[in-house]
Amino acid sequence: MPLIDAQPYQFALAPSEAALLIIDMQRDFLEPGGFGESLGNDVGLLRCTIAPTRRLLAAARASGLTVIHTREGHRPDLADLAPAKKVRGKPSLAIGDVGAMGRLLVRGEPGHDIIPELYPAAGEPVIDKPGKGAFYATDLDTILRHRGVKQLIVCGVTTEVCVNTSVREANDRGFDCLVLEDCVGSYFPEFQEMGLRMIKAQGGIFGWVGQSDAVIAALRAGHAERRVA
Ligand code: C5J
Repeated sequence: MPLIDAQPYQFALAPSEAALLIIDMQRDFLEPGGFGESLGNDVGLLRCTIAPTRRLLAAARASGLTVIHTREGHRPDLADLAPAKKVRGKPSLAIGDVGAMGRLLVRGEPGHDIIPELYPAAGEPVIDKPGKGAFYATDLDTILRHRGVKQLIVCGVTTEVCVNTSVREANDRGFDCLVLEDCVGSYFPEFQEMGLRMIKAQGGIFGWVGQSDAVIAALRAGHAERRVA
């Protein structure tokens, strides 16, 4: 079992029981004119996560790892949008309003989709979630259990919101989570740091924090071994 350098201690990766979970790498959060920008954020701050996540995604696909994507968003009729969520943050445009990439955070709109650089391949489950957590009101838990997944390698945005919420939910459900520092991003540098520290503090109270290169190397080594065998 490859040991991945991580904090607070090494993560024993079991590729046959692991999945790559890529959270909300949507145009609405990463591109100008979307929901993230409507809240006053500089969406350029998230883009450093794309290149390492893309390399990891390629390695995961090549090694046969389960890959799952999530998207935050709502039904076109907004029936699943809590009134409190709609007004929260006093955005210049609210969820459901028309922006430069269609209606903000609404399923089926261009802005709701995943960025082209990380677009899901055929057969990779895409979880549409109305909340910040990837397990709330979704079938993610069912899909993971049907595939025998026990470990999650976590990427995505934003570190302190949907990544943190999803990792906490996963941890409570018994999944071991390795969050990759270079593959998660925040609009706020201080929240990036604290969001990761919260996960790995107290002996890894919610999980582990590592880097994508270590996981890529382990996946490539396992793949090469299988090809030789
Ligand atoms: C936010 C997310 N920040 N995906 N969503 O509203 O983190």
